[in-house]
Amino acid sequence: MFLLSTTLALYYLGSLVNAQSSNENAISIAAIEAHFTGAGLVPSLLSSFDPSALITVTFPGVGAISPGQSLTKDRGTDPRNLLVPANSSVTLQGNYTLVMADADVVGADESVGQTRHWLVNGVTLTGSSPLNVSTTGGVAVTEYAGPAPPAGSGAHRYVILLLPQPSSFSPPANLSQPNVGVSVFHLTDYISTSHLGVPVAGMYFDVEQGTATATPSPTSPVVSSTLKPAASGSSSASSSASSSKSSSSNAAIRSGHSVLAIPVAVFSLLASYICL
Ligand SMILES: *[C@@H]1O[C@H](CO)[C@@H](O)[C@H](O)[C@H]1NC(C)=O
Ligand SMILES: *[C@@H]1O[C@H](CO)[C@@H](O)[C@H](O)[C@H]1NC(C)=O
Ligand SMILES: *[C@@H]1O[C@H](CO)[C@@H](O)[C@H](O)[C@H]1NC(C)=O
Ligand SMILES: CC(=O)N[C@H]1CO[C@H](CO)[C@@H](O)[C@@H]1O
Repeated sequence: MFLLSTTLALYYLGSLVNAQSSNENAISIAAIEAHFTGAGLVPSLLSSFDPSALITVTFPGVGAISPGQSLTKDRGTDPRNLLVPANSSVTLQGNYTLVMADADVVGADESVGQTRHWLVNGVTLTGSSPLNVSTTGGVAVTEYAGPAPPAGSGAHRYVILLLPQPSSFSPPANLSQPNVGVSVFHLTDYISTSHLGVPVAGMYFDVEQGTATATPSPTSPVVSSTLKPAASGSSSASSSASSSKSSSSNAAIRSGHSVLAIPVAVFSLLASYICL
């Protein structure tokens, strides 16, 4: 029943009216994009990841996790108060699907599928600034199941995504009813065949048990290649109503981004190696 109290919070890219907040969120958006790429989730799991919001995932006894944070297996249970707020510059209405999948270790062959640890359709956003993403009233196809990677298999990446669920949503028959147990599915096939939208927000964390016996795959040289597309993505998400404001804001986003996102991405890479 804890799932009923599970909530999600998203921080949305602010409008240019609130330039400071907007820049901070734009930098954070760019940072999470850099993390997804630095951890190899893009492009091996998702061909691209261009979120419009931030999601905070909170575990009891841990607090709100940072992207790629290493958790022990016992800490990866009962996520709640996954946060949110929103800003009205991004429309947040209707139904969403919440999913958590085990993307395995860096370099894993994602074409074989991912273990599905959580899948709730009909998630709604309630309250305001922050918004709670509530699973109450949704269809818990797969109830949350904490991570349990095989001992010695390395640091598995558990990815949580929030995706818009349009009225044309049509899940496969065997993933449309509650109480489907944990099993392997193909995340991106599920997203496309169900007609879900692109993720509006995402987070991931690592769990490893025992000592890895395999040599980790190197992560790609993502740092420089990630920053420019992320910055332009951030600026395009901003209002184009004011070109002069937009220019100065974009400059601030770029400079702030290069200051923050590079160490963040480097840290992510180092963390990956340390964990593996
Ligand atoms: C959300 O899902 C509920 C229940 O399935 C449905 O009645 C409602 O029309 C959906 N809302 C939108 C905006 O699609
Ligand atoms: C979100 O949900 C949490 C826990 O259910 C609750 O404490 C909090 O007041 C809610 N916030 C909003 C803005 O509804
Ligand atoms: C659902 O059916 C597809 C084939 O249509 C199959 O590949 C998949 O394993 C099934 N998933 C579950 C959870 O039974
Ligand atoms: C829902 C919400 O918080 N909307 C805010 C988005 O940002 C603008 C500009 O700061 C505010 O005026 C809105 O209230």
